[in-house]
Amino acid sequence: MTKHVLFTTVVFLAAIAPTNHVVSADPPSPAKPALATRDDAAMRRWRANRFGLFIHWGLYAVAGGQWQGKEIAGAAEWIQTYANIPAAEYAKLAQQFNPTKYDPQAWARMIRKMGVRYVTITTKHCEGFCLWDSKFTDFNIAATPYGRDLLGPLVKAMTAEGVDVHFYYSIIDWHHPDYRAAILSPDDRRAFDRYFEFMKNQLRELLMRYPEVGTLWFDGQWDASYCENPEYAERLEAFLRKVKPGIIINNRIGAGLSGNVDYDAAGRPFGDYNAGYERILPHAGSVPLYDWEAGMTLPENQWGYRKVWTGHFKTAAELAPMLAQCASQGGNFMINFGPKPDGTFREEERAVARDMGRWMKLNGAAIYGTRGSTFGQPRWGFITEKAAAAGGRTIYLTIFTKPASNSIKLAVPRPRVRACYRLDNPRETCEVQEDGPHRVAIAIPAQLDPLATVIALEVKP
Ligand code: FHN
Repeated sequence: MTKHVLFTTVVFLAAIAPTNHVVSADPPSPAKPALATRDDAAMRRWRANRFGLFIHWGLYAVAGGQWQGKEIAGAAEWIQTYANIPAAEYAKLAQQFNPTKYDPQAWARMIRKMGVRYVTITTKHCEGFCLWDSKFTDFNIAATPYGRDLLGPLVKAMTAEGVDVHFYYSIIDWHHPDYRAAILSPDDRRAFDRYFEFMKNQLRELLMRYPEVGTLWFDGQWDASYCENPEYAERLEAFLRKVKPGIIINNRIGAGLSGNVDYDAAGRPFGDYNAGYERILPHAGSVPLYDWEAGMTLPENQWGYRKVWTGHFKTAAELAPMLAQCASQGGNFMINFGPKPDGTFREEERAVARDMGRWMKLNGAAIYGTRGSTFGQPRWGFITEKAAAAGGRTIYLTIFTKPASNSIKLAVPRPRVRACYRLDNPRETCEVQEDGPHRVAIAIPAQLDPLATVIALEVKP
């Protein structure tokens, strides 16, 4: 794969490190190239999808944030660490994991109706438990009362609904006997080398067994054993690109402590897109000159299922502007759901799926296949654009806060305007008046969508 290296100008990366403290990095300088931007069909599809769903599912769902009758603070998928549970004790959760209500077809229908174009599912999180019957470890779905592969039916159902599937894989593995958080001796080195081979075997197994999946989402890259020995990342990336040419990989395959863009010994950035925006978005107004994706939880910081939600959790009213902002800055946006141990979703998650789906059905064209705005960041909402079939481009004005003036001014010469209408009802045109030689004033409709109203402005070349 040839990498077109881009030099970013003003791009600020802020990323949440695994222990949930924000680490903001320097913007990549001309001396250090920004993340490459691929222009092949697979990457163009990845980019056009724009709206994804992260699914964190594993044995931690059985615990649901509680251990021995007590609520354990922190992200529920980290309960083994936060409750200091010995690995052998924690592994017994497998005997309780029996998602009898798991219905991948129903999941796929709900997710397609939500307007989501791709799903990223945790094949193996830090706990080391595998959602598929891997040949390389017994710590997998076959050793549960459920007893059969969860990933295959999911990939099949999602593909049938036209939803792409990406696989999340954690480099950290608290269960595997050869995993080491740090390499402090020759024995540690030999053990981690065995673990590295185990990881390669599992990843090849996943890619060969589920050929529909073309994107890998690495995580758990921050332990010293891996991030202080970047040759592992270089070898792993080279290995994967041989196993599946054209594969798309996030930058956490090589990222060190922060999930920022990191570079191999030759100064090449790791991976194909930046996955460092975790529960944060880029600074408003910046449009990173490479591919990136933000992941967002509904509660403040819960990725896996937690029985009891306390405090604030996000609804579509908060998530839709984030999706529109990411698209306006040329990035993808993933909302996270953490399914229950029985295979169903919480009502709060189903409500987000319904509300986002209603809006996306009417206004998805303002998100899918769009590129970042060249107009900057207005106060009333977000601007995206894409090439128009009739030539020129279509500019989408997604209005979350109606300006008091009831109009939007945009630096487009009036004679270049081909059409202007509500995206949710193209028969309802919007009046466009000249506002100086190179600017128009667009009248905003009186009745607005409760979430956001999108005005489409078709502009000739
Ligand atoms: O520690 C993990 C966490 O559990 C979750 O999987 C997130 C998802 O982006 N990644 C790590 C924290 O950066």
